[in-house]
Amino acid sequence: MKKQTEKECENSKGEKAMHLHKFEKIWLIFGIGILIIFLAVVGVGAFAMGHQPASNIKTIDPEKVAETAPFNNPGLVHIKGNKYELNLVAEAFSYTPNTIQIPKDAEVTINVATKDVVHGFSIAGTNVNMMVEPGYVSSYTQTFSKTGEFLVLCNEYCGAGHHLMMAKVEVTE
Ligand SMILES: [Cu+2]
Repeated sequence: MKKQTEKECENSKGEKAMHLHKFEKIWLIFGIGILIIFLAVVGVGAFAMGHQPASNIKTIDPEKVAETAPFNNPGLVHIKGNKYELNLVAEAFSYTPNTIQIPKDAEVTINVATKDVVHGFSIAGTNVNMMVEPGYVSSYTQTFSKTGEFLVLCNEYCGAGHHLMMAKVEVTE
């Protein structure tokens, strides 16, 4: 075994050449390959598909949530077709509105703002799960294709009444 290794290390002129063990080569190719794949995924996402870090973040004066549109009149707003906008205000320890009726198959853009501390807005059984920070409007678009009652929960600890902070989404035909 040792003899064979030494033989591989010599080139035709009998000089010592750099020798890489077979496993080292495999791992180098594997490592560099993974790096190229990773950079390609990031590159295609950024340049071909236009994925970017969040921009045009919506901000709001947390002390004026109640006077700032659309949070001065929270609730579900019909935009057009199956498109809706749901504006909600979170505060310790409630959501306004507290019960939300949504027609089945509606595509709803949910905007949430908080009047006081950090709250959460998650709708159990859906992909909606947002952190609501003072000074910012948190948004997520969700299509409600199943009828039924969904529990809305705050999952950012916000004080003594945190466990009581909930609301209800009713998806109806
Ligand atoms: Cu909360």
